[in-house]
Amino acid sequence: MKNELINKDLILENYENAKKVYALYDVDTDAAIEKFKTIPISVHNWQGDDVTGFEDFEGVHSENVVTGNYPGRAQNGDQMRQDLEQAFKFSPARHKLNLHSMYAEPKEKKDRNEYDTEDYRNWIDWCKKLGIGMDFNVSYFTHPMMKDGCSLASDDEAVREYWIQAGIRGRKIANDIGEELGQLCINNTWVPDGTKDMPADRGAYRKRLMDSLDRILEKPYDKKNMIDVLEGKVFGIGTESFVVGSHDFYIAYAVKKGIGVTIDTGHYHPTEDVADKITALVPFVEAINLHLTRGIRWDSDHCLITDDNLRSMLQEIKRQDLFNKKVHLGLDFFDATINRVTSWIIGLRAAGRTLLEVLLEPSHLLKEAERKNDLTRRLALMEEFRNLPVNAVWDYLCLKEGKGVGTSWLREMEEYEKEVQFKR
Ligand code: RNT
Ligand code: ZN
Repeated sequence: MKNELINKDLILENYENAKKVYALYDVDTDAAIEKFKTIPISVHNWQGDDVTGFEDFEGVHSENVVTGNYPGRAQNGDQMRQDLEQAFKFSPARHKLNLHSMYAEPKEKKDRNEYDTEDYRNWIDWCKKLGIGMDFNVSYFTHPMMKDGCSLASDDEAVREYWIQAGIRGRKIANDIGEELGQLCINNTWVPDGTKDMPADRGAYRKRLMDSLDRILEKPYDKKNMIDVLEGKVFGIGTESFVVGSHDFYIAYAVKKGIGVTIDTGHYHPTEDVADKITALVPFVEAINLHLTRGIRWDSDHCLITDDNLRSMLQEIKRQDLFNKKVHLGLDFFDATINRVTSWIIGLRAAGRTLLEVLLEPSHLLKEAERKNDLTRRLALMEEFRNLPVNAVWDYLCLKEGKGVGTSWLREMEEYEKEVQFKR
């Protein structure tokens, strides 16, 4: 492929021209690039092994449906960290690690509800080495202590106690991580709890979940180190009729408790405008954590791409000036039919390129037209802004940061796949 040969002069020339085009709209491309570098994108480690975890349970049911069997998945922490580093090589964004508790590396075998901070020592030290922050999630799934698909809402007290302990410990771990890394650690809670068919007593399930969360959240921690967010969902496979942790439940609960929510873009009805939720929630919740994903017909967790859903979501955040404030960016997809590391790269580059695009958007001109009630102009500008030369700025950024321009990184990935992943 000819375009794998990077023409540096052309990229630099294109950038100089793009800079002039954006300047016509009062947008400073260098300032946008600087801002871009300050906004972390939290990368979901669980894409590296199809949400399997390092614990090794025979035949246990997984509540996260992953399809495909592409060879070479990471099977331990070292392999997964190597894969993540490989992915980071081709993303000019600022990164953060988003880790699930099932990826602990204890010195001796431990139960899920016994983990403590030192069991994540390798991950913490790795983040330190890379100079990145870390987010945390207790894995309330894929475990023998799940009962009838339930954890924190189970009617079995032993099951519920088990997961409450895991939740209490998870918050302490998140606090320690945030403190040690000197960057906020977001502690996300998603539970798959729900029922396939209509329950007779929805209230009983929700009361148990509420009670479990109350107990997990009892202890206050320094908000500089960690904050709590709850991730609702409309339905899942096996929970078609009823999900205990629905959006309504978590929004109401989060507001009452002064905590935050996670918006996973695959967790709504397919026709819902998820971007619209940002301004509806932001005045009332402590934080909004994003799980950017691409749901095809349902929460299918396809690899993120630069589509309109992603663009309008990031546009909303930019236009309200919420980056590095109340809204936190993260990814959540897993597709085992394509190379898992390449999938990270494609998703990260989609998120990064779109983030850059919205930072470069002359939003002030759209707002000005709206204030003047010039709706014709507003629409015309929105259309025209799609034509701005973001790709020239993106290529320049990738070139400058040495993060793979165009498709040049693909050849390196093919090499990595052959030499590293396929030899596992
Ligand atoms: C599941 C949620 C959740 C998971 C991870 C593994 O529907 O999206 O975020 O993907 O916790
Ligand atoms: Zn999610």
